[in-house]
Amino acid sequence: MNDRGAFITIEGIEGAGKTTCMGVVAERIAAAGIGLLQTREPGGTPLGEDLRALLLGHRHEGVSSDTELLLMFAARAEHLAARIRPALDAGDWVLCDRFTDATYAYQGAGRGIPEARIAALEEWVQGDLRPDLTLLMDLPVTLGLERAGKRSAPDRFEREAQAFFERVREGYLRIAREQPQRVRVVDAARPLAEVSAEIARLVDDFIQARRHGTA
Ligand code: Z5A
Repeated sequence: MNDRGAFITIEGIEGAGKTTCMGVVAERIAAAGIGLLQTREPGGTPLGEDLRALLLGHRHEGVSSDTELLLMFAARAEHLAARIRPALDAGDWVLCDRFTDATYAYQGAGRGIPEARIAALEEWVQGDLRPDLTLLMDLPVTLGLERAGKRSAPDRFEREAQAFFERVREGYLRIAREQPQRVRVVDAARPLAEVSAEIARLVDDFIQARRHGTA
């Protein structure tokens, strides 16, 4: 197995079931006897969680897209320095609920920020660190919003119009088409038992590939 731990991310539009499926991924990794840091973005550190509250709350409506982008990367820089890199360097695996693909999807495809601007920040903040495996939970926007709506009051993003989430979904699918080795698309519209079984299989396959030095 590689010395550095593996970096796994889960992505998708609202209500795709990311949080629900984090547990399945964590369970497979634990069953393989691998140490794991479970975390999320924006957030994951005290400063990051404060930034998350500012970004998702309703205190600052009408925040400019560039401000939103820079705050996402500010939270990410702290997260990488304080938690993600130390865990990976110690050989633990990291499982993160959303990461930079979300920035390309929401701030890029959703808000219309040019991809090159996001890529410049990605390079600056992450250097050459990228996730080793990304599970993209994909489902129709109407179904995702319906599921998310049943759960809690809408945050600042969840108040966006359906067209915004259609762009976000397409942004994610484009990343998956461009990087099929890293990004595995999971049909999240199916019953939870089926989705969980596929995720368990994908993670088990990844663990095996990592052990054999092929991932
Ligand atoms: N954001 C950004 O813009 N740029 C960035 O760079 C980053 C983030 C990193 C916070 O993310 C926001 O930050 C997010 C994008 C933005 N926008 N919003 N909102 P978040 O991950 O915390 O927020 P979220 O997308 O709303 O995640 P969530 O609330 O945790 O949803 P989820 O994890 O995808 O879904 P869930 O909570 O697991 O499931 C939702 C409900 O559906 C729940 O009742 C489940 O029991 C049910 N469920 C799940 N799967 C199924 C299946 N298969 N069948 C039936 N029911 C199901």
